[in-house]
Amino acid sequence: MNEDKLKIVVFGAFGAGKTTLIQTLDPNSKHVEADCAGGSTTIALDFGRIVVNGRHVYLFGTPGQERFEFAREIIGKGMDGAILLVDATSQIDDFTQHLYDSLSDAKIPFVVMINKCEEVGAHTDIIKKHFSRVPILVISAKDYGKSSEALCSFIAPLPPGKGHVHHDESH
Ligand SMILES: Nc1nc2c(ncn2[C@@H]2O[C@H](COP(=O)(O)OP(=O)(O)OP(=O)(O)O)[C@@H](O)[C@H]2O)c(=O)[nH]1
Ligand SMILES: [Mg+2]
Repeated sequence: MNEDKLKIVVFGAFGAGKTTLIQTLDPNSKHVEADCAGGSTTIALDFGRIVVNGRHVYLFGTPGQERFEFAREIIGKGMDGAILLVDATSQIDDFTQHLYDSLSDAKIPFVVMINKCEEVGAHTDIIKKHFSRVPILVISAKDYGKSSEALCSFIAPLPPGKGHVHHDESH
């Protein structure tokens, strides 16, 4: 049934940890990525699915590189909620601010998740203060407990999905 399906899209700057978060939440998730200096980068999307309190949650990850704006627009169509992932070990950059402003304008429920909080250099408080007008959740995308707890608390108050996900469970 459509109302059981939520489309949640994860946004964030290059290297914020979007792919890691989706992989942690759904170890069977799929990714389209390319090699880059020091690791890999998403060049199309990530896709994972999980069930949270009986609701089917479809997680879409976007590419963080600015040149993939077109991909973010396509992936974001019909989303029921969005997560803006922010790396606590970096400065808040213009691109993260742009994503924040776009999501605020889009008038869809969204939350900021501050990632890499277990790192010694994480400056969680500065980011919390900066994005004080939306709910903030502090996570480590590598940590299943923290990531799933944050997702559950974001999902819980969301209204039924608008039905933009059509998924055949056999795939
Ligand atoms: N310390 C720490 N590192 C993390 C965490 N989450 C992700 N990383 C690391 O951050 C780097 C980038 O992670 P990705 O998940 O590829 O980031 P992304 O946001 O998908 O990157 P793009 O697709 O290129 O935009 C990798 O080296 C991850 O291992 C975390 O919670 N803690
Ligand atoms: Mg990625």
